Amino acid sequence: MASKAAIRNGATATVEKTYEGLTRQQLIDIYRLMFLSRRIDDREILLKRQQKIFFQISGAGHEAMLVAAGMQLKAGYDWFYPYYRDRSLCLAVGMKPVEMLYQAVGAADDPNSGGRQMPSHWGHKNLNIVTQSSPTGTQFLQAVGCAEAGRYFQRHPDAANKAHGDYRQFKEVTFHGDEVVYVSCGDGTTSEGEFWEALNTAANKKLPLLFVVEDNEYAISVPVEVNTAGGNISKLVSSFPNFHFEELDGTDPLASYAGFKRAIDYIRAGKGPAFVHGHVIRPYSHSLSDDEKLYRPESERTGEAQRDPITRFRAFLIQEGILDEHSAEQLEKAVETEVQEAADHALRAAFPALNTFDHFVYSPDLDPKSEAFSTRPHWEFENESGHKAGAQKTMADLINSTLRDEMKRDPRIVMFGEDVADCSREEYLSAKQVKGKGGVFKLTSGLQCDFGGDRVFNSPLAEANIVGRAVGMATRGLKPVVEIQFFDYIWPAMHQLRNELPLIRWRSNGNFSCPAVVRVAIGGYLTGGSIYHSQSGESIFTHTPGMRVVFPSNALDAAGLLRTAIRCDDPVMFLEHKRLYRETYGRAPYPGPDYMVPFGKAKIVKEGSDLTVVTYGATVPRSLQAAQKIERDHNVSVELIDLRTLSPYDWETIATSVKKTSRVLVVHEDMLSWGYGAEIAARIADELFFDLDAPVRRVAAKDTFVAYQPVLEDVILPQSDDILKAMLELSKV
Ligand SMILES: Cc1ncc(C[n+]2csc(CCOP(=O)(O)OP(=O)(O)O)c2C)c(N)n1
Ligand SMILES: [Mg+2]
Repeated sequence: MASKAAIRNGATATVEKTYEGLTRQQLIDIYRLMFLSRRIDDREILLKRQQKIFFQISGAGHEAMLVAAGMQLKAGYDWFYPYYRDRSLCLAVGMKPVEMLYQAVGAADDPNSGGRQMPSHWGHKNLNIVTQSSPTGTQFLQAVGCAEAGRYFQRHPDAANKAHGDYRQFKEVTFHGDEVVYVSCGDGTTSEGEFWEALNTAANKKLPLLFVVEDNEYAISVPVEVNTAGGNISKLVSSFPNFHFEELDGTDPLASYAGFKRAIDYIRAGKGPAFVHGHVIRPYSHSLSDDEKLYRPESERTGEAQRDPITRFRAFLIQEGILDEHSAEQLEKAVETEVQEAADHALRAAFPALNTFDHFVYSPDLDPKSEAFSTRPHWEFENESGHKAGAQKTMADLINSTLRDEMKRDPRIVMFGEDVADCSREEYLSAKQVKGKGGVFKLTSGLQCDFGGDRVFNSPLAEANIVGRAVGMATRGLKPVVEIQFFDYIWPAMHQLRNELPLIRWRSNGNFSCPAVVRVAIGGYLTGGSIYHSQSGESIFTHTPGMRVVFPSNALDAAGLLRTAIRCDDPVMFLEHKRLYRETYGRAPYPGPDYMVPFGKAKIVKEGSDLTVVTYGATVPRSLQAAQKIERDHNVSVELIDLRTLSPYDWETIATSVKKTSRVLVVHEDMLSWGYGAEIAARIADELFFDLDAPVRRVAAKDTFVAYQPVLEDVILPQSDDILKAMLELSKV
């Protein structure tokens, strides 16, 4: 163990060991926490063997560096994005052993997740330990967003104020100005792309982030040299600017303490992020489901055992006269008793009530389906307020105006994405050398000019970066309204969109939430859009609980639904059809700064009595055209329903209409098989079978991608004629 000699009082020097500035009592406390952590792991292993818990993954071998980190960070002040090996860190910042064991047994009182997540998936509201998931590496970009939010509130303190009438009523914001955001992972996880994206942004923005890599040289069975070119992550990251770097023996609490102190001092001073790479061991295999003897020879395992931080630090304390054998044993006995009592307590704890399974899928505080989100356009108040309906505007115009008015109203809104800013090199704007871009479709045009580069800015060309940071910001209380340039390129963000954004509230049992808005330009009918600028795929996201999915077909709905999306307390995917952005169909005057349309309320575009068409997005105008034609030429009366929001969707309106017409056609632009219409058709067949006079029909794209050549594009995507043909067939059954 390292210990530092310090010489006091000049010439007649007495040599006193200062142990990196730690008192003897602090050294004993460090040992106690390390030992406690190991004993909780041991107890969980026993409980797993007794089948009283269902999974175990240990922090064994990582204790020293994590206690050293945890004791220098501030609970409920700094923010934490730890991973499953970080038991000692959590203990050091104040999580109680019984709270850990509650999660292991899946107790209702588990503060991490209320029995929803596996053990060692840390989360604790009061301690600012943000709910963690199982995917390796998704925590990094969220930590970046969390750090950015702290910075933002420091610069815009008024934005932290409570406000009523939207999500802010339920989102407490705290910030201090010098808080650190801790984020950690293992050596293997450094291979994930999001790790690198996070380093990139943290360096670029000099964010107050503490990156920690716990290098036990294995990712399950894969050794570090396979994951990391050259075998040493410190070497690879060393050229990121603005960072402070530490590479240390993570089994040595004193060396770790000193390294973390330098790193944390650097961050708190506002100089930028720090990177601490600790070399540790993994004595208990990857998890209880893994047997490392299958891939590590005895010689390697014994060598590692000799580096065990617990036995070595114990020996060190005895050697230094800080503990003797007897006091060490007493301390250990007290820890054993504490763990025993915590386990007994956890084993008696109540399980979650069965009817709570769906609690916190969505916000329990603010329901975007409610009347509170139903307001009239301001031209309806014409007589009272003198407002006049203005000129007819496109969907693109109204989205832009809505974003602008919401930004005026809510200082917590930030916008970013690829090309979203007017101009990143702001001097060009201020010198009036350029006009600015504001999005490839110009939807955010002028917003940076109006609200500044702090609130509207470009992201790197990395979709996970956009959504991951938004998750972290929203968790901390900001309202990110981010843009994915083309739906076709949403996939790099899939982890964040499927495993993080919509899950944070549910998996933390309501302790955390991230009501961000992700605007996505979607869809085809572009004449030449081809494979990679024409995709739909909304059903992939409606198949994800926790996510609200909105798909307007006209300018007025886009304005009203976007406002609801921004003000509500749930994550929203807001799908904007590129073909509809500037279409003549569905233009409207701007409905004013408070116009909202609630989610889950379809619009009956046209009433009818013979046949119901259920659709949304760009197939609304195409279906309307077909409906008008069949009525004119064949006297068939079609009721046309525009769903407007896909999750939630308005079953009541569908059912009422189908009961009236007894014939139904579901139309959508995305491919037929496994598409959104499959669910609607199945539910109609299931619940309304006896109301039907004909089978439920669907019209959708061919089961392929969209081709470039317009004649092929036409044949692949559903056209008005296809809809008309299906209507005719259905009306004759
Ligand atoms: C995205 C993702 N891929 C795979 C896994 C399965 N998995 C869980 S832990 C792990 C190894 C992680 O190794 P490392 O980052 O070195 O951390 P360690 O467990 O060694 O501390 C793998 C492959 C996962 N959880 N998430
Ligand atoms: Mg590892």
